[in-house]
Amino acid sequence: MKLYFTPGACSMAPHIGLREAGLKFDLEQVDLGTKKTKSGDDYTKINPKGYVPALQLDSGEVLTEAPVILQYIGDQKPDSGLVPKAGTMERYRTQEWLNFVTSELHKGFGALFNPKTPEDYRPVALERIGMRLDFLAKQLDGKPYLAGVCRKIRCGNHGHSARGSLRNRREGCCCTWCVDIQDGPTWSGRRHYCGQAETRGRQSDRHRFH
Ligand SMILES: N[C@@H](CCC(=O)N[C@@H](CS)C(=O)NCC(=O)O)C(=O)O
Repeated sequence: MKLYFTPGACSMAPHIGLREAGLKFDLEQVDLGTKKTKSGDDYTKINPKGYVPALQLDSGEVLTEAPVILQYIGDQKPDSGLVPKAGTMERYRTQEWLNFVTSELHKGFGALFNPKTPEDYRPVALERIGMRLDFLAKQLDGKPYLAGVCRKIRCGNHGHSARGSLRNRREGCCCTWCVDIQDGPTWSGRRHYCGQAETRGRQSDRHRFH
């Protein structure tokens, strides 16, 4: 398998998933500006949508859309507990979260990164992201994960452990971006929560996640 990724982008989620699942894979960096891979290939020939992540399977088929790639990865190791079994209520709950993060959170950030976004739209986007993060924070209150059957993962070199699932890996990735908007209108209540997400990210540093 080969994961097409860009440093700092949402492709970090399947990257973490692949490592947690213990699957063998190669990495290929994509320049989203030129749409070229590091080895000089035209990325739009691999994923005509032009965005990361994309996962090329050993069969040559290419899977796109992070929530689908994450579930595919989990399904390759059904006993790992990374995603609940297909057809169960827990799996639908996981899909519910994946869809929430994709459509309500991840895409909410998009306008903030787009240089063409009018300045007066920024507060509108921030308010919406704030509402979504408040909801997420409430769901996470007192819980280290949102959904899914979780398993223990080792954290760095400190010998302690944390519970993790593919679901909160993706949420953690989006929330790393929160650092850039900490002057948002109602930020203070969420800082603690995002700090936790960041900490989870740092715990994975030993893999040099991108
Ligand atoms: N619907 C896609 C969206 C992926 C996406 O927005 N990727 C961003 C990076 S986080 C990207 O590659 N943007 C470049 C572009 O759209 O050209 C998914 O959930 O996988």
